[in-house]
Amino acid sequence: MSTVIYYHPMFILPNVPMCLAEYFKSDIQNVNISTDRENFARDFPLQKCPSLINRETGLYLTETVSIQHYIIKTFCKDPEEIKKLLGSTILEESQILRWESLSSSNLLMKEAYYIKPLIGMMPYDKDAHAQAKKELDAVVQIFEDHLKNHQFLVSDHITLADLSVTSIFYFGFNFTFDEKWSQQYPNITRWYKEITKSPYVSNFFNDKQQVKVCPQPPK
Ligand SMILES: N[C@@H](CCC(=O)N[C@@H](CS)C(=O)NCC(=O)O)C(=O)O
Repeated sequence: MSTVIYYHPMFILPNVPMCLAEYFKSDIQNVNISTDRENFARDFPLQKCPSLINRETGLYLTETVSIQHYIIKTFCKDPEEIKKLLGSTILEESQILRWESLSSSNLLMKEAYYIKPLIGMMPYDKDAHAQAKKELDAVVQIFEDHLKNHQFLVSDHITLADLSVTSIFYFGFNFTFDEKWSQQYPNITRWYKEITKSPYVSNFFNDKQQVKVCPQPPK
């Protein structure tokens, strides 16, 4: 039996691991959790996606950062490309981990508290939502300021940091980060448009569009 990545189409974190697995022509199989709920729940008690398992070899990984790293190191056959994606110095490696970690924890969480009430996935409370917006803006500004002076997050080419962080920004661009938002954050928008065209992830992004207008809060 092959190695499996568990995903669900509603969740964003499995997207880059699945893109990389496809790009590097791995034999990893994508399994929607709703089609294999019993095995998934038994082997992954927290039931989070992505999760990666090979039940024959005992390979077992959770956490997006770790799964992405594993896929690149295992299936990319070009040592130079591995260095480019994962960093070629300790400082580059550490910076890549910094952006991956900041986005998959802080950015994603703040996006969720801001976006979910606007799309009916969480109750809306005016004060809590204003606070969520303030906190999201503070994290987003870190990316905007950095990208003002850098074409990519780390180094002078695409790294795993760009791919990873782009997938977290997709949550925003898909639901609430409209044209008006882009005027406030032109550097993130420029960078997002460039990275989403990269062959590493373009299969996922090529039919995705920026939301036209941010939904209004419920009355
Ligand atoms: N720390 C984990 C978080 C994984 C995670 O929370 N995934 C979300 C989907 S994006 C999930 O599975 N949520 C299901 C749930 O919370 O019930 C990682 O970085 O991979």
